[in-house]
Amino acid sequence: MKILLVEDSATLRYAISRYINEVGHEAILAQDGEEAMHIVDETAVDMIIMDVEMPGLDGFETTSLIREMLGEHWVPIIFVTGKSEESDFKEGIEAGGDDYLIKPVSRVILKAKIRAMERIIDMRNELNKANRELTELSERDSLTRLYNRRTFENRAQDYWRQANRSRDPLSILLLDIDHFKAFNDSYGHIAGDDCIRKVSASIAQCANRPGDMVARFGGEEFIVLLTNTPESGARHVAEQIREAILDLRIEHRESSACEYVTISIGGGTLNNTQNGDLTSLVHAADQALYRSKDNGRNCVSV
Ligand code: GH3
Ligand code: MG
Ligand code: MG
Ligand code: MG
Ligand code: MG
Repeated sequence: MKILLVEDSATLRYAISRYINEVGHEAILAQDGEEAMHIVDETAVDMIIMDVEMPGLDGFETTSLIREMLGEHWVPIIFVTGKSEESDFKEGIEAGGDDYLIKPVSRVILKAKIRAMERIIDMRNELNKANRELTELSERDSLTRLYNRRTFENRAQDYWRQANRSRDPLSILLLDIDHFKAFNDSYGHIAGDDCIRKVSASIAQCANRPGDMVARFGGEEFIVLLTNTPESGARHVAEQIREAILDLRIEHRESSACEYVTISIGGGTLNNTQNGDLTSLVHAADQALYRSKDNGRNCVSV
């Protein structure tokens, strides 16, 4: 870990930085509050040991400013100070400190306090990791790793508002694997799942510009949102996807469209999102998808 030591006395800087090294951490040294702020701004420090009485900003002021700078990101701050009144202790904790040690600081106590903070940091890291995993689980479909429908609908609203501000066109594609029930019946559900995974990966590869979003809309149905994309662009992407799925060459002996797995695609575009809403655009894409099915499948209607 990187531990920032803020201390104006050179003697103490030297002594305490050795304690820090003795417990296996790197000490980064600052002589005053301003230097500490610069370091925190530029370097990801894991913990801070802070003197209080210093020229310029004192340790309490520096702590408040660092807390403001770091926002949600919590870094433990331990005061090590000669200020030993009860009210000083209270002020330090209220300024954002997590612990408060009185000088002369005991080497054994300081090392034990660092150890205690390490445990809290470990716990925080595990919580953050679990949170990220939970977010991932709730936002994505477990079979394909694509966004699920709910995430799509939430994020699509943001893209929609953005398109509304910039007055850029926005397109939606709805995609549905052809004769997929027959595929399952013929090859089994495990092969069916595998097919859905491969088709998903192909779609994601074809719509991978920043501003493109792909989601699993339902069983064997997918939805693609293309920002800043007019009808011609949407048709182009849709055609690329259709070909990419065909190029997977996944055998499908029960399909009326082709001997391989194919996909039908319907699209809709709004050139100015102020003249419509997302639900109607999805509905238009759905109607177009029906036309593709009627036209024999393995085709695009945009
Ligand atoms: P169409 O060409 O008209 O789209 O015909 P279809 O058979 O694909 O359409 P239908 O909606 O009748 O059937 C969709 C099938 O997709 C039925 C369902 O069992 C299958 N399916 C949906 N989700 C999954 C899944 O996660 N895994 C597997 N293996 N099959 C799925
Ligand atoms: Mg001092
Ligand atoms: Mg379907
Ligand atoms: Mg169907
Ligand atoms: Mg289908």
